[in-house]
Amino acid sequence: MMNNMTNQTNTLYPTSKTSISRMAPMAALVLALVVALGLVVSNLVGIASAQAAEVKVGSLMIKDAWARGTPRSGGAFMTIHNMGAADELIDARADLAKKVQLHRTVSEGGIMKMKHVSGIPVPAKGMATLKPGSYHVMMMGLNKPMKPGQSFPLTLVFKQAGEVTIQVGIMKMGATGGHKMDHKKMKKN
Ligand SMILES: [Cu+2]
Repeated sequence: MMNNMTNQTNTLYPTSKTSISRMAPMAALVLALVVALGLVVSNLVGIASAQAAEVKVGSLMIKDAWARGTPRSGGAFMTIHNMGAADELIDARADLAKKVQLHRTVSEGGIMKMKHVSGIPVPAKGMATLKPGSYHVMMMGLNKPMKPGQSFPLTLVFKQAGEVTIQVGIMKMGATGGHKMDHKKMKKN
């Protein structure tokens, strides 16, 4: 039995054993230090940008929330990552708009139409992508225009995770994505 287990381990990890033994010990040490330092740095960066770019609630993490700068009505977009069980975005609120709805843009006979949906599914161990031409949060009847470079608070209501308020960065009218935006430069309304 013991022999069997040893054999199994050897057959499972033959390549990693070989590559480590071939590496000079000093090079291996340097590599380990570089990897460790990288982890520390990426953690620090993660904490620093968490307030602006990422918001966690329950097992969900909301990232890269952005909206198109527009004077009257506009969509808000983001990615919602789910580390846990299935959830659903069921409502949204923003002081910026008179009415906020969950929408989905669908193509019907070659014509793009926005439909009011009761919820946006966030699959278990998966993600929901709110983007132009797909699911989005629709702000209807703005109390003041969305100005590029600014941000506004948006409260999201999830069936399982509950409520969370995020900051949505406002992009230029023709923008197609929020990823290039420097979140640190955004002003709060
Ligand atoms: Cu819409």
